[in-house]
Amino acid sequence: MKTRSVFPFVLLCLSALAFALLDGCATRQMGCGGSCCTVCAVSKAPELTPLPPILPAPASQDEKMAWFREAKYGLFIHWGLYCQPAGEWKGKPVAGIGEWIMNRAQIPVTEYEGLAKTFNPVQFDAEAWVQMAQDAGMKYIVITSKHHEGFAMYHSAVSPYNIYDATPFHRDPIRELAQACAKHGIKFGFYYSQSQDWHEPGGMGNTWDFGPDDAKDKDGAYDKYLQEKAEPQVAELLQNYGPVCLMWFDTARVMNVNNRGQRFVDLVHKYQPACLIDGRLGVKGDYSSTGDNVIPSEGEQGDWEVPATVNHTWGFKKDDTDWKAAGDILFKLVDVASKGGNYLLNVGPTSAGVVPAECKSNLLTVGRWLKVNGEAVYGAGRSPFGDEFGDFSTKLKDANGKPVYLEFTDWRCTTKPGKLYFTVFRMPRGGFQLPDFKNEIKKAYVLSDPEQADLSITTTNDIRQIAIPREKQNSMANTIVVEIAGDQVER
Ligand code: H79
Repeated sequence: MKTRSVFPFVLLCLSALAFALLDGCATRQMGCGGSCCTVCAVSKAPELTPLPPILPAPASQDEKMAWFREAKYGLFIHWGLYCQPAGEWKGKPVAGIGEWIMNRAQIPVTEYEGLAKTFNPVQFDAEAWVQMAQDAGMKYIVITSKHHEGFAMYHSAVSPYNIYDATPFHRDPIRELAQACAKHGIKFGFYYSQSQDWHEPGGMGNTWDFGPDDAKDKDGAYDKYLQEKAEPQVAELLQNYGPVCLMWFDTARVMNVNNRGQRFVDLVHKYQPACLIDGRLGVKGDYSSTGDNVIPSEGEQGDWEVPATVNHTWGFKKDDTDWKAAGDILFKLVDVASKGGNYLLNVGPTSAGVVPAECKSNLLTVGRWLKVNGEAVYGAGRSPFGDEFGDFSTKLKDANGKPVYLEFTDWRCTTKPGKLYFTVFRMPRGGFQLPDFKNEIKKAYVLSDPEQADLSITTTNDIRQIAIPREKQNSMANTIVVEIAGDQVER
């Protein structure tokens, strides 16, 4: 009895061992796609193939912005050494955003550097990340090439404090992601913390090891850091990873002195004239960035983008599982698009190299909606209305005695020439009441209806109302396409 029950197990072990040895690994894990082994910590990089050529200089600013205006939705990835402590230092939780742990816990450089020695994200799979972004309906990816902690997440020749040289992982994930993005037709860009660098004596922000920032600015240390680390690293990123769609700078500190900001602009223009610059370099970029997680209450002119989190941190924190629900993400995306902006939504992968499952699942739910209804988002223009965004309270006052702005979340409108897309998040039982406009309506249908069957419109006291049959309604949101006479709404 005993031998009979043990025998299959022994056989399984022996065959697994033989299989694993052939693969150069003693305990190959199932389900890792052959690129990793979580037990013996051996990882295999995909074969590297040449990257596409860098894009030519656009003929105009409109041409330069075209992909960004079409894309609307991007994936931000915050990945660095901070995902290892994941919000906890020496057994104690550290409050605040996870990638700020070095600063919040005032960890000395010499101690923090130790994290590199154990950083080995063996489950990292560039293909899986890019596939996730694509399935989520995102059109571009921006990853932290170096955050304020100062650690380069790519193979840098400028500083050995990088993932290839300083960790047992000994791979360049950015190079692998560049390849996967090219394969999937996803645009690829870099976050680079140009001012803050807590690893360098001349970088801004590390006052616990290197003293006050003012002194670094005045005694030349800041310029030395900018010229000897930040600028050469940005040049590396622009030269070694194929077409870069966007350089995402952040937390500018005194960038208007000594041409500091302009030198970054010059580098981008020199190496990649088609590459956009975000709104946080400290000198003018190609579009404006709102505050972190700040969605304007009304439509804004020009090109702009909202960087946002899916929970309450950018870098992975093990105790933050308060994920935005799929419906909330979808509302925010359509809200931002209807106001004329882009939504850059962040994930913080773990130190094993994986995106937390629940967060991924929520993104994919939104992706399934976009697969059917994406026409209302990608390349769509602003709402011609505005009353749907919200209203000032007649009762509630803020600390300054001003009326509080209350957001409405019932519906949003996006546009294309001759078409209005009403995405309705809360469908009134009697049907959706169209806002007032003069144009003749040629046709109205549900975007997800393959037959585009005509919806009936009833008019009572000059108010037009559209009812969607219940069987055609989706639980998250329904988009009604209204085709109008003329390109633009007349009110
Ligand atoms: O990369 C993400 C953030 O790390 C970065 N921008 C996004 C895209 C960012 N850098 N600085 N800030 C955001 C503002 C930071 C504010 C705070 Fe704090 C950090 C609040 C709590 C921790 C600094 C330290 C201010 C208070 C304590």
